[in-house]
Amino acid sequence: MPAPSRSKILTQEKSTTITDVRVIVSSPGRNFVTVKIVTESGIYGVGDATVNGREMAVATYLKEHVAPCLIGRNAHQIEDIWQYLYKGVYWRKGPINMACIAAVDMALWDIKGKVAGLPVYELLGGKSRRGVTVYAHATGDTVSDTLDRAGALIDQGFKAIRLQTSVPGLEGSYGVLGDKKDYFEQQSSRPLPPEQPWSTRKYMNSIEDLFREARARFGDDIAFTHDVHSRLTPIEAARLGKILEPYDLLFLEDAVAAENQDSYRIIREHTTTPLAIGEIYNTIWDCKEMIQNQWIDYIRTAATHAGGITGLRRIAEFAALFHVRIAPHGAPDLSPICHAAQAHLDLWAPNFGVQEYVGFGTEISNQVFSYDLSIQDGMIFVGDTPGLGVDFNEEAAADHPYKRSYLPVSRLEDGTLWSW
Ligand code: KDG
Ligand code: MG
Repeated sequence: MPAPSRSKILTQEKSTTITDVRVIVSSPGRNFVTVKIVTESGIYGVGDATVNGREMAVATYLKEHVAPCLIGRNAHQIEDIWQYLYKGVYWRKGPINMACIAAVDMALWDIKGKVAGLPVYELLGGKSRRGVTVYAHATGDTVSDTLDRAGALIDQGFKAIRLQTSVPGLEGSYGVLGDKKDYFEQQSSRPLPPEQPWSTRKYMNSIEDLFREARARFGDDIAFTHDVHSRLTPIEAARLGKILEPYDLLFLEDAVAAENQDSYRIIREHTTTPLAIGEIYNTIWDCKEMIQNQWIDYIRTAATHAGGITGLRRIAEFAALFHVRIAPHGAPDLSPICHAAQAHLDLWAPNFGVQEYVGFGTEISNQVFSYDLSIQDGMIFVGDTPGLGVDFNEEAAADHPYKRSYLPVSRLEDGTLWSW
């Protein structure tokens, strides 16, 4: 009788047939949707499906429409399951669908790594660098508050920093957290979306001061970014890019909402300030023209929102052809599982640029999530735990039930609804 193949032995020893798919919505400080896929051998993987403000839609989609289709499948068939959930639903793309695919995808990579006894970055092709360079956030109510926070980050070893300051005359304008611990959502005090004012004129008249003073105080060695959060029109963004050229930004983020990708051509024609976009994109199709026309420099899609490790890897490989680098979204509305998935991918991606970093978790979320990641000298270091090196404690999560919560909305001073 011929000897059984190695894969047969592996399958028998560690059956990767999916037996259970659990979906847990918890709020350890803020809401997260977590997927846990369990295989016959008992090996399980975890994934993040958090879509800020729409958590229950994702959870229902997963429980009702995805989980039943996964039972009995082989967890090793990551690509086939990805295609099955993408092409097989008929309704392609979309934030809810893609976040569900993403969570399943992360969990399957986690399982594959655990079965192989290797961290996921090894399965992707191995390390291309020592660690993952990050940019941290400095925000404040005044330029000097923001720069004091930036100074503290520089003292801790960060070499790239996003700078945001309140716009004078616009209380609570975007990007300014102060000492709020719950990021932008104000869960307990205001469960419905808070409203904030916006004036492009006031913003344009004040923003240059921040970067002029930052360069004067910190010199030329620190990289600075700035997030416009889609508040401008293309020609306004072009003007902002020109205003900021002397301060040599690493990139200007989300200058314009770009459902119409051609908007970035207009900005590009006027300024050499590098451009980044992508945190709300779900697939390569949302940024294909911007990438292939080289209208942007960094693509910021997140593993959770753009189809998981598999989705992000596809975007990274395509972007590499056009000198576009990846700079994945790293806000706290992504769970530590997403941060880990991205850190593994960043470590491998030949065209990695920089990773956004606002901490892996908080004191409360650390009661629920554990991860094999550390930060030192402005870099993330990924441990060699097999899989993603993350875990999710379901019992601890049960102590933190879901709380409805939304991001703010933005209105012009005359009341017109604007991009937040
Ligand atoms: O939920 C919205 C946040 O993820 C977003 O406001 C953060 O723009 C953001 C960023 O760049 O981190
Ligand atoms: Mg952003």
